[in-house]
Amino acid sequence: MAAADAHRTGLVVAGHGRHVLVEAASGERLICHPRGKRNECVVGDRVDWSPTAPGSGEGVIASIDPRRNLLHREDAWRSKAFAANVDQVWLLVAVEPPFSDVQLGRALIAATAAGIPATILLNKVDLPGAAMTRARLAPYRALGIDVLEVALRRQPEASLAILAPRLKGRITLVIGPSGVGKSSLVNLAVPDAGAQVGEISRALNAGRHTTTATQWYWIDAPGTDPRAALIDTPGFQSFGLQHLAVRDLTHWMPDIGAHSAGCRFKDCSHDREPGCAVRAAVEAGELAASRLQLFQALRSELGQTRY
Ligand SMILES: Nc1nc2c(ncn2[C@@H]2O[C@H](COP(=O)(O)OP(=O)(O)OP(=O)(O)O)[C@@H](O)[C@H]2O)c(=O)[nH]1
Ligand SMILES: [Mg+2]
Ligand SMILES: [Zn+2]
Repeated sequence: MAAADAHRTGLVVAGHGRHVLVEAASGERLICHPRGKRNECVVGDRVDWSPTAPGSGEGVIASIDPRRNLLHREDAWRSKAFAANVDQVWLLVAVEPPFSDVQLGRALIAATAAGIPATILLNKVDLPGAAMTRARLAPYRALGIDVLEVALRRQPEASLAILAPRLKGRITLVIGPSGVGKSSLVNLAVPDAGAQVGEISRALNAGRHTTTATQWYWIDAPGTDPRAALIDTPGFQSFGLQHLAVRDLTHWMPDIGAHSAGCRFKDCSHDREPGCAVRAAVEAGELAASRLQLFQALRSELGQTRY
């Protein structure tokens, strides 16, 4: 009995709304259904499962192992998980489409709050406008975030040379808006992945988002230890942070936090108070105005009464 149970552990490798795809210890993949009404599993979860019926080839999730981390976003009306139990998150942006400081800043805060190391990847540096985009990423470099530059489709070998050492032995979650090249990255790092990229879906008229489900891809063969993987996700358009407390904001935005130590008032809101070191830093060009704008937007958003 114990031996049979031991075989019924698995890894959630794809999410499809109501059900998930679980990779069993044998390497086989099977559709698993949640036990209750709601599917609470996310890609990266370790689960225990049992067969729905003998020979059905499908399973039921019995339990989810405790997670060491979880990246998710949360709007007022819903919560959406990216993945659990990852070693790092790559925030992918591109020269085209232009990135939003608001969405990048929010994703970075979520990763910081989840305790997941984040790296920014700037793709499509072959396109005109690369220099301007690079300059726009200066505030993130100032935060101590690594910013790597690649051209996944145009310079695949050079890009892979930069990324391969960082992928090695780790579980990497890739997030970013639609069209930046997340699936292109998967196809480069995992040659037999066959992840669908932009042009194909446009040809099939499948809509704006090419990738519609979060999916786990092993980078190296079974037996490699630790075995690296990449998690491809659908592009996100908004990034709610309703799960964070307004009082912790300076903690998740350490650049604001560092400057606020110099404010005259301990409870300074960096809005209109005299002797505000954060506003002074913006005026002196030491802090990007976009960072203070994001802080103010989140302060009022997270300060709202919650129902
Ligand atoms: N110019 C240029 N285009 C690239 C590069 N890398 C990827 N692309 C193009 O960017 C487009 C989008 O690529 P995808 O990999 O599908 O983007 P995605 O982030 O997975 O998009 P979603 O699945 O919709 O979230 C495709 O047309 C790619 O060919 C690059 O290095 N340079
Ligand atoms: Mg994609
Ligand atoms: Zn202040």
